[in-house]
Amino acid sequence: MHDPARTLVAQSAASEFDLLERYRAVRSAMPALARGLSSEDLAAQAMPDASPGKWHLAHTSWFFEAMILAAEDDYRPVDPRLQTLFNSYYESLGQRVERHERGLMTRPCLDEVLAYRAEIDRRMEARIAAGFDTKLEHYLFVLGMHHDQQHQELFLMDLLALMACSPLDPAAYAEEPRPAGTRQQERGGATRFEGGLVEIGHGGDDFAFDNEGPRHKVWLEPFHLDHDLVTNGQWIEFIADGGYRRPELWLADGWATVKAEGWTAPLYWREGDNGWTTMSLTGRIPVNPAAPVRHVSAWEAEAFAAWAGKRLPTEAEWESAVATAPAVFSNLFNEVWQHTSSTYAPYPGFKPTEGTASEYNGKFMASQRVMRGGSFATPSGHARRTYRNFFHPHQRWAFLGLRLASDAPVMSKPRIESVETARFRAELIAGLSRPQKAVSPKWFYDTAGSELFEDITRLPEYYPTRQEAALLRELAGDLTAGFGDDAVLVEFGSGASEKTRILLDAAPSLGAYVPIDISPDALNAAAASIAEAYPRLQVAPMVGDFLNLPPLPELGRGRRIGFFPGSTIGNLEPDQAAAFLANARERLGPNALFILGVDLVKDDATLLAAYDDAQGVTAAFNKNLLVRANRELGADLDLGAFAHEARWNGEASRIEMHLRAERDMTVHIGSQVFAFEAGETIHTESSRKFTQSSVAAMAEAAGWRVAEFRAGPAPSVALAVLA
Ligand code: SAH
Ligand code: AVI
Repeated sequence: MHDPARTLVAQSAASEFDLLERYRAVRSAMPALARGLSSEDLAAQAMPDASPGKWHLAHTSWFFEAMILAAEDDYRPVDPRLQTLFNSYYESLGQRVERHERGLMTRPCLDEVLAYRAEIDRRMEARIAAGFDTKLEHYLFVLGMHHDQQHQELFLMDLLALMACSPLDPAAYAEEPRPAGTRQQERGGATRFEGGLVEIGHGGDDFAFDNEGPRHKVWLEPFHLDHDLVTNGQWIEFIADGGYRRPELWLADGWATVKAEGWTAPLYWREGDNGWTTMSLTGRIPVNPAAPVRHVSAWEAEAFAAWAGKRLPTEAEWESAVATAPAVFSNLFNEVWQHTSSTYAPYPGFKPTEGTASEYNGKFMASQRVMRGGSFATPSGHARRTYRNFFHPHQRWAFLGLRLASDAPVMSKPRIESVETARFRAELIAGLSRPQKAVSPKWFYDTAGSELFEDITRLPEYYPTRQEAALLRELAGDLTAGFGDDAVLVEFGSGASEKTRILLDAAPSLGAYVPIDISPDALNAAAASIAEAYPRLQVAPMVGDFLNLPPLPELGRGRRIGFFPGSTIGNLEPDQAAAFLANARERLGPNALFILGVDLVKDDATLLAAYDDAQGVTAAFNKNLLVRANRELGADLDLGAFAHEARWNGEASRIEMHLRAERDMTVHIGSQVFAFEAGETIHTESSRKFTQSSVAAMAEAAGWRVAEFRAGPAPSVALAVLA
């Protein structure tokens, strides 16, 4: 039954196939389908939606006459009466016989219709020989052939509906009119598509119906589309599970239709002693569980999808998936048209074909559903990826089936994690795993933490910055006297580099400044502002942990001077401080100097006030550690459940900052869980307070000699020059 010549129309390049050959191939297909059928078979109409075969034979000829031949000047119709009889739905072409009455046209009889068809073909062949002058004429000609092919499928749908009306279950044909063995093996599974902004619709010069364009952009969320069509076997399970009796599976209009029509199975299905049978073009046959289900409406497809825990794809999902990975799917175009959840509507910018053919598609763009793909009855090469078939959601006499889709979970985008964040996570997890939970204070200093520290330096209670700056101003001349020419100032934990200016102002012959800090934003801003204020100075900032110093840049010819103000050395554990000083001595090289700022031991009250200010800035600085862990590590630390605490630890001669849990709780960092009891603390910082002798001991253990030690007025801080 299948005529390989039916593929010819797919080739739209006129140069490849003679237009005449293409026309003849297309036009021979429907008479071939009619051959062997009786004139009664071809005259009867199964239902209002269907048409008699004779009508299809005539209407497809009428289309060429009305759209192409009639445009000629002085055209004389083959028979003016036929124009009304075989007009389908074109209002602009005058009166017509209503569709539901097409089966009443016993005249003209079949022979006359075939004679009409032959005359149209004769005239069309002459018309083809004369050539088509305009693009529109050529388009309408090709449209006529595609229209004929559409009716070839309708012919079979309508014939099957007619055969199914008979209690005799007659076979229209001895063999199903489809290419043998074209059903593809099931693949199983589904493919995930990322969606996003995709393009769908027809673009380009090859033939498409007007409803397929324009090509346009559509946003799709990630989705899965099944590789295979839903099978009869699956449908039988749906029926057995009460699919047609459970309103919760159905859309309201669908359920109303189930009740009104008494649906219990797909169209044509019948349950007998030997199981389900269905009607086919070869008569009544057993339902093959492995074959794709046919003759289900959009309402049924929706209910099945709900039952399966999935959904129908949108037409954009279907098209985009098929454009992206056609090879993963079975039976896209050769079994059944596939329901989509899309209602049939114009694409953005849709323009109907000019003239009479404007009624072809556009006026049906309401209340219908879109189906994609193609069926076994679709002439091969007729359908394409952008093709939009459409039916009302209750209709099921077409060769309709389904392929399911589902939402795909949005996968979290890969996030770049800096080495620094990974270290923070590892250290925090290790620190929270200790009996006394603790974490290094260096993790305070993200952008916000560095800013909070600057706020601290302006607090009335926080004396160290003011006192040290005053001492530096007083000693600047002495301190810089020995720098010599082209010296390099290397500052550790430089922060805002504010105090540095005091030294820079006193040492105009300084060659370079190397600020080192763990806080990139603070460092960047400080380095830029120093470079602007001291244009003759080479500024070479280094971001990183000063406990892990790399070799310093080769700058300046003079000596290197280390600068470590602010008593930041007090934030290091004693062994860390010793290791740092030793390492710095090595990095700075021979003949180096080291200016070290330290806070001195004093009364508890002054110390405690400096670390627990009335405005709560220090508390915010301390809690910033939690804020940072939540933001950078996705931890779930409850800021309200922790309190800031400052303690004086006389034995270790240090102020300690803690974050105290106010209640029992568990917190998570990724997959790690940490339990807190009420009152338990995280030790977040130690700020060691020194004496002249403790500074000397620390420096000497690291191979330095204290060349100078100058303490300022109370509340006292001191500057030591190490050599
Ligand atoms: N020197 C400035 C800032 C002191 S605040 C002053 O005296 O006012 C401490 C500074 O040291 C912050 O800028 C912080 O980011 C930095 N810091 C703390 N631990 C660090 C480490 N291990 N490596 C590098 N920088 C560190
Ligand atoms: C940077 N460092 C010396 C400060 C200190 O005093 O220990 C940090 C600080 N912590 C609370 N207030 C200020």
